[in-house]
Amino acid sequence: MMVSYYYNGLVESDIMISDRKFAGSMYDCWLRYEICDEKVLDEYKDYFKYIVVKKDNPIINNAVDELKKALSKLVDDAKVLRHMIESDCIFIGTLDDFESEGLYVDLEDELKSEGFALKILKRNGKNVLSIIGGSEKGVLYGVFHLIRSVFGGKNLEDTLCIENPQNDFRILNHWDNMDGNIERGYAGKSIFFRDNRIVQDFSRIKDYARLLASIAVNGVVINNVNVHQQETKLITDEFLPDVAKIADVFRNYGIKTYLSINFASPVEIGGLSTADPLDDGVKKWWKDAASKIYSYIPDFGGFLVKADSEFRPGPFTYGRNHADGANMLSEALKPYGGIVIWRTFVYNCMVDWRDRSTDRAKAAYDNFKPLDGKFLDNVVLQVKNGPMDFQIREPITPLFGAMEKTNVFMEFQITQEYTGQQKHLCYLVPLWKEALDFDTFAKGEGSFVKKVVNGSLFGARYGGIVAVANVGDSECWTGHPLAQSNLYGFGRLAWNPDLSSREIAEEWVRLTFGCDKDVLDTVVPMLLESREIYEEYTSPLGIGWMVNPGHHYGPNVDGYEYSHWGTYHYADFKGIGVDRTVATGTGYTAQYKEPVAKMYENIDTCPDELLLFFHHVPYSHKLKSGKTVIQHIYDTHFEGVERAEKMRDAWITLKGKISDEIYEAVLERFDIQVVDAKEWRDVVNTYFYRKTGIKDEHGRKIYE
Ligand code: GCV
Repeated sequence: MMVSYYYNGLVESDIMISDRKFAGSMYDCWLRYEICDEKVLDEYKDYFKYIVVKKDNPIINNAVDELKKALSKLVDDAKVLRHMIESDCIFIGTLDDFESEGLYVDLEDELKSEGFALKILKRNGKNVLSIIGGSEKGVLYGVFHLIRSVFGGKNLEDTLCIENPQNDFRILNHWDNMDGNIERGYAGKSIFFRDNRIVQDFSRIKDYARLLASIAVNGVVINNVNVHQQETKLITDEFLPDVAKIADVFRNYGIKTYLSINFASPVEIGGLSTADPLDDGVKKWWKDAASKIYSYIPDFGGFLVKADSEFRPGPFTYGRNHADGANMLSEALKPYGGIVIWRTFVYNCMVDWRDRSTDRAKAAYDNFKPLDGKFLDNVVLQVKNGPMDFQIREPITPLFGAMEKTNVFMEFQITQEYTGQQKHLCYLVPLWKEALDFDTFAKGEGSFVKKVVNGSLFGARYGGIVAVANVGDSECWTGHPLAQSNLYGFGRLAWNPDLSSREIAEEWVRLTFGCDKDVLDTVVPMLLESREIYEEYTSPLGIGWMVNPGHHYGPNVDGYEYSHWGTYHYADFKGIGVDRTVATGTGYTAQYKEPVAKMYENIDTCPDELLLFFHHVPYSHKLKSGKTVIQHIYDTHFEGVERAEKMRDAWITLKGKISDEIYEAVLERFDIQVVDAKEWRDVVNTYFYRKTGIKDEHGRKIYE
């Protein structure tokens, strides 16, 4: 039985399960600094007595503090020295520091500014474990790399490296409101805002900055893209002094601060009668606003904009287009080096469900493709991975293959709006990797999305990966302790999309829980399977939704079927799915480049897992697996529950190997997951049994 409060139409903050205190044990996340494999330590120990550093600036000093903190768990008294010593040591600095010590490192051409190298260099017969940064930020990331390696049990040889970020921008979006609530937040209240003010105790923000720096995140948008009345004022003298304090904390960890802005600000807080982007008064208003912001925050990152989307104001009101809107803002930020991040999540959310010609999936492409090449070069389009909205399975949006003359960022969702709301385990790295590894064929085979978003495929000026954060003031940051893996995974993947889901999962488990073989052998497979399990017991074959309207938790097959949001499955007694073909449907498949378009258009080559996204089929349609669609629905829903139960059982075997509090907190969530998976199974199976009258081949219990 599912707990009834899911059905009372409450907002998501009301359906949060109570957050227990974790006695700090998961507060440090992957930075807890417990040595995992004592053996590897022998190789490092001789270096750990001295940390030599010459530069004295906030980012480097934070790097040194972090290293000292980590090493204090391993050696008695690691000393920090400001001059070189005739002994084995760690030397951390930028290229010029090494040069001034006569340590030759030929890395100028290889190291990007945020990159780093770890090398053993010789100096007067002594060994110097050298952390060489392309900049101060590179030094910070290099230090965290060393820490990650040592505590993750990696030997020295494998730790030595040269690494550069594959994406220059690695940004988290917070959907935090100033009243302290977080839109689609499942981990408590905002760490930035409370009671319509900015918090005055910055200690938690500092801890957050440290966590983010350790995974090389270099930008944070602190407020929700839905900018309401109070948040509109964040760019005014009333709040900028406090925003500047947050920016100061982040800056010292190499992170830039950004704000979501309200496109109608000139009207709502500026006293103008219009927000028309081509109006001279409006242009001046934004230039003045930018000048004010930069007077408080000289390295302000820029604006994130949700415009003409889900009732947010935008240029359409004035008969202008997205390029007009974005370019006007970009001109205001340009003198200071800021960027405008303009979201492509634009669609008609007031469609009539009877109208079969409007296809929400087509909207982003239809809106933005005609504008390719029209945006100024400090505008970036932020594109959600799928054409709908962060479903457990949907295709990659065709926009990635289409914007050849425009900067684009990828937008992922870490917060689990449609993927179990941090009550269910759903490790999202495999989903994100699928998106990044998708071949758009935009410039022939090998035109992967990861090359589009890092800017290399089309030679864009800026590239990056962004995600909606999953943190709040929950003691473990993410509500579900295991959901920390998604935050960690985002940072690691944004740095290097070629890391595998398994590598990232293993790193996270080792750093978080240690190297106990049973823990690794249990938690890593659990993470890797969890997305598939969630998909099995929820909506089938790429069709999406089937959730309760509003809060989006729990099954409701027809929840969005007759609404205005444009998200339908069209199930009747004969079949299900959306025909998006050119031949007989909405024509969405034509937005892809060949041969992708043809692959989706043709029912025989369309991958099973996306079948219902692209085609309307009878329930008797045979999948490539040999099963009919209806039997697939039954089988996956029974199997999903069984696999969820197995995950819970596997977790129970770890009792005593994980701290009691974490063990219990996770178990509590697995219990909820199993109950709710059964609810999904029974609602979905019964729904389709009632529609079709077709019995399960295996005679399992389906309610009538
Ligand atoms: C911040 C979906 C979510 C909204 C979110 C929106 C967006 O519609 O349900 O909560 O708004 O996406 O990404 O802008």
